[in-house]
Amino acid sequence: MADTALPAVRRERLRIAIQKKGRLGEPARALLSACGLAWRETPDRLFCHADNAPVDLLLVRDDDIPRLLLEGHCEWGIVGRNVLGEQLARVREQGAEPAVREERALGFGGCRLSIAVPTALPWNGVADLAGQRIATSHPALLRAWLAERGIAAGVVTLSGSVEIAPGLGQADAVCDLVSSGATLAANRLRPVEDLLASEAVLAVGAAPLDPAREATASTLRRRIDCVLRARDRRLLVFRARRDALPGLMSLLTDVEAPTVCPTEDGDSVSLQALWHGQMPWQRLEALERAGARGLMVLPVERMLA
Ligand code: PRT
Ligand code: ZN
Repeated sequence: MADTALPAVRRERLRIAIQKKGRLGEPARALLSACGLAWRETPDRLFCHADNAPVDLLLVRDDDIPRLLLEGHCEWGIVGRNVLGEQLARVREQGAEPAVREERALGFGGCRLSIAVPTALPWNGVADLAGQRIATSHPALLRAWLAERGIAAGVVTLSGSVEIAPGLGQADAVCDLVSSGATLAANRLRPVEDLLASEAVLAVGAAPLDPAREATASTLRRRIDCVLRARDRRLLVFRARRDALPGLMSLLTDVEAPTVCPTEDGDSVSLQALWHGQMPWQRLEALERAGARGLMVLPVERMLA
């Protein structure tokens, strides 16, 4: 995308590139919206302004995000670690040190970049890759990984449908993204080595921001942390008679921040605690048997430190 394709922007607005469509587009929008940003999108526009903050969104293909950051067209990007890592590895191959870095992992879009070989063939270790042709859409990451291990293998760069390359005789193995493993299995391949554990990350340019944009960035950074901290947490709330408290507390040794508050009648207490992950039914039933009443498990939306 040429410089001129981007509309003129007021420099003090923080520009964040996200994937327009695809796997990371919706979760990235959900994260920014949970951080309080509101904006309207029109299908044909790559650029939109937040209505309630000095932030502009660039809606682009994920592969464009690292370059937009490197060229200074935006200050933040939400992109897979694999895509960022690949583009940064390409810059390093040119002998330069990229001025972009991963600032935070964002907890969605998880997958692995793995080497996979035909299921029918034996696998004795990475030395088996010597002299083989490996198809991938992450050639720079693969070349760096092979070089670190001193393995001379051919790298066949493909832009998509990597998993069918061995079946077509284009390659002997693949280096591709895997999440459930179903695609590899359907193509009679099995993962044997992981190059990278990937997820969506917040990527940022290395250049310091001007004070106005730094203020926006630091507010958003803090809000992202509050949203991520709350993610997957549940608030457990119930009341109980005071004499049931020791038994109940013995069932709550692994919860976060249990708090006991007296109620007005003096005989009862109300309790609340944080739980990480799904609350097992067995635990709720055990609490109920031990005297917990009015048990509620509530989602947590935001957690300030
Ligand atoms: O149009 P645009 O260029 O923006 O999007 P895209 O088509 O290049 O990317 P997209 O939307 O498919 O993926 C965006 C990002 O999601 C990737 O860069 C990864 O960071 C992340 N992600 C998470 C995945 C997967 N999981 C994933 N499973 N990206 C791709 N896959 C593919 C994989 O390539 C393989 O074909 O899904 C297949 C494997 O899935 P399983 O479940 O069968 O193992
Ligand atoms: Zn892409």
